[in-house]
Amino acid sequence: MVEENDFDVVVVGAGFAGLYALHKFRDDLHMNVRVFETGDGVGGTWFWNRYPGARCDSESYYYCYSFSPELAQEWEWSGRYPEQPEIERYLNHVTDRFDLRRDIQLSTRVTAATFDDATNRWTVRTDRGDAVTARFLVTAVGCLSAPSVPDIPGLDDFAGDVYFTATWPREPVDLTGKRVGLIGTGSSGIQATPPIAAQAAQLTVFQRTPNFSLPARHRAFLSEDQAEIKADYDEIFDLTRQSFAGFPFHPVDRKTMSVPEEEREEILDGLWEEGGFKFLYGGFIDLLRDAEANEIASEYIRTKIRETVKDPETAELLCPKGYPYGAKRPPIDTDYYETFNRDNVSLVDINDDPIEVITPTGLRTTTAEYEFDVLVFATGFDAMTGSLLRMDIRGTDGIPLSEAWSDGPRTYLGLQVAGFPNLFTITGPGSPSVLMNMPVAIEQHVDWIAGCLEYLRDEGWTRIEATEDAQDAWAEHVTELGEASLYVRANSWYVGANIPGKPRVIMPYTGGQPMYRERCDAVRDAGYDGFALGGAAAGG
Ligand code: NA7
Repeated sequence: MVEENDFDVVVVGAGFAGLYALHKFRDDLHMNVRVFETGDGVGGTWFWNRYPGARCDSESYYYCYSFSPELAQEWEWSGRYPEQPEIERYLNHVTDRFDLRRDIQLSTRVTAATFDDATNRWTVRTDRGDAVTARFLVTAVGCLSAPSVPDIPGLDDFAGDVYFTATWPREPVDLTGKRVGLIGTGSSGIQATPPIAAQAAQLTVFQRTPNFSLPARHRAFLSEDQAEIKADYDEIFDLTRQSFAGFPFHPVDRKTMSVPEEEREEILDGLWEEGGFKFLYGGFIDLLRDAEANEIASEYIRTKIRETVKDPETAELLCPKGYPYGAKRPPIDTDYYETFNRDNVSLVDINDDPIEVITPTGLRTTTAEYEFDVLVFATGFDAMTGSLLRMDIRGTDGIPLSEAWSDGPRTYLGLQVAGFPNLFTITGPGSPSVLMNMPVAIEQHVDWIAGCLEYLRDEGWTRIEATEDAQDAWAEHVTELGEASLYVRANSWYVGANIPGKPRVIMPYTGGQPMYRERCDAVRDAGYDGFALGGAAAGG
């Protein structure tokens, strides 16, 4: 058998984005597609993040594909927020149902991709020695896939076990009777804290920045819940495609200050009791735009923290201050704050008293020494750009993407980069991506890219590239909107602040889905305005 080495499309990654891209390009466009995936299974984020308590913060029935009504009808979610194994099972089901596995090469990391100006094709290399060519290269690498390991001296000297939430082992980890140190209080650390505390002899949580976490209010679905969801699916999916952030919440245009204080409190109480992201997106329209409105929601959450955590000093340490609610990705939790009422759990503020060194028996901050059997790092990711830049992607004239983005990522619509023809970045920086319910953002991007590939084929073009002018204008627009929002007022991974030396740039598009979709559609309808089309097949 001759090994195939030339494709219409190479897709990098087999998570939510890569699986749908493969299905769309192969089964709808009848293209020859190869997917490369680092993991030895499909699932992307939901393959790697297996830490205790790993659960989706969006609700199961809309954190899923909408492209196949049959799939939506046949799959049964067990409850409101699925845990990692259930989403991994779902993505494996999708892989088999649409016969995707045969075009996915697992356990293979793409290491380099180079564009050839003469042939208008990409050459893609992997750590398994593959060197294949493809007309189009589509990255489906995820926005939170390059784990960030903090540069704390002494890590190699630690005699106990070290785990990272982002690469948690497949085999169960038994923490019974162990003294555990957990570093990081983002979504992962906040989800992992209660189950680790329930098992370990002692848990010490090291917190640099407190977070505004909201209760999930998880519950199992009853059969009538399933029936209701399935009956409403058309409307649910329509709403996800129309709403600001891809959630099926009916749009609100109510401003916080327009509502009398008592009524406001009642609305917030209702949202708090309901649980989940609706607190941010389903109550008031201005929480991420108006600092005064935001402070009302922020103080509401602080009050809840103070009511929940019995030790006033710990409660105060857990209360976020100095940045607006939502400007860092807000976690959704199950019993996070309650866990600090346990006798075996303590909180250490490392903002004022940073970790100086990991020792063979634990770690030392500026003022104290701690002993552990196990260290857990929940320290996040080199978000949005890390997973792209760790591949050596080179565009025209051999320019590396890392050079093109040395001052921060610049894209046209988050879909393409000037100087990198025939490269498409699913949920790339400059698109709403991480500020949306991801499967909705992914489907919109894959559908748009598929439409574009079909157009190029029909018109006989073999090359498409964002123009510098279109990219400059888009980058400026993204920055302007970002600067006018509250997102830039926190040191978050949205602005690259969690990685030392990373340029501080607002990476996601903050204008919301409706405006973004409208713009993408208008670009398409104008014959791919802002893109230069070319290639020998069209004689252009
Ligand atoms: P996050 O949200 O980036 O959280 C990482 C946490 O680790 C956060 O509390 C950081 O504090 C902390 N951190 C990072 N580096 C250090 C060092 N060097 N020392 C101490 N503490 C540190 O990542 P997650 O995995 O929790 O969540 C990622 C996304 O997954 C989440 O947003 C959802 O979209 C799902 P900081 O806040 O930077 O002060």
